[in-house]
Amino acid sequence: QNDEGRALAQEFVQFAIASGVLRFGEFKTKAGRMSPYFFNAGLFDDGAKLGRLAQFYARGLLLEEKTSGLQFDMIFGPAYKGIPLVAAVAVELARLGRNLPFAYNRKEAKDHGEGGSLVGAPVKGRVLILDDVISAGTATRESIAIIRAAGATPHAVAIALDRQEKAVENGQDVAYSAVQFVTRELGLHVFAIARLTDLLQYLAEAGKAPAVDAEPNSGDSLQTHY
Ligand code: OMP
Repeated sequence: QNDEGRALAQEFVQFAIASGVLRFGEFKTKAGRMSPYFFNAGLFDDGAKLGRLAQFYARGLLLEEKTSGLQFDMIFGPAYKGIPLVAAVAVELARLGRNLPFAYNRKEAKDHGEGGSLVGAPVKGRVLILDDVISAGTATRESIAIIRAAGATPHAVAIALDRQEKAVENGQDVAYSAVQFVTRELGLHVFAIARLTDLLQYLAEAGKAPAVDAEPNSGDSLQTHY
């Protein structure tokens, strides 16, 4: 993350808090962990918020392409939350001069009409998975499996928030983070608009008591960047 990326992350955290998408309290994550905060991307629920969210993804992706060697030929949004997301980001990328094909999946198999579980452009080339959050990495692995089953190669993942938590394998917490697993073991490039470290920095600079303790679920040192 360079200065521009860090500034984008700070702006994004501020936007997510102001939109009520990032909340503080007591939450249970999908992996069954207790968390003092939760990011609910479903609450980017009007045209202006979705448009602004798409701008963060698109700006971040183009920056990552320029500075970190991210490569992608198309974008894929996993059902359900990834569907409006991938459409909005495709529109914004095109507006910024990068018109790319996009696709998404349906969760229910269809036995008539267009058939298959994928909708949109043919899934091929360097596919970028566009999702909301990585916690333990389960959702990302499901998306990777969907793309592989379609005969394509998942190449990268873009998310709004990397919670920097430990990966879960076969129901067990493991020593490395979910993002480490996706990058090192699966070989995908992961881009996050913001990470837990950015949220902590935002709270520290806003003079808020550190409401978030990164330690319990943290799979990587908070100084580690990917
Ligand atoms: P993993 O599959 O464990 O990586 O968790 C990612 C998913 O958890 C997201 O796609 C959401 O469904 C959900 N989630 C959030 O949306 N926001 C959070 O802050 C935390 C979670 C979560 O349950 O871990």
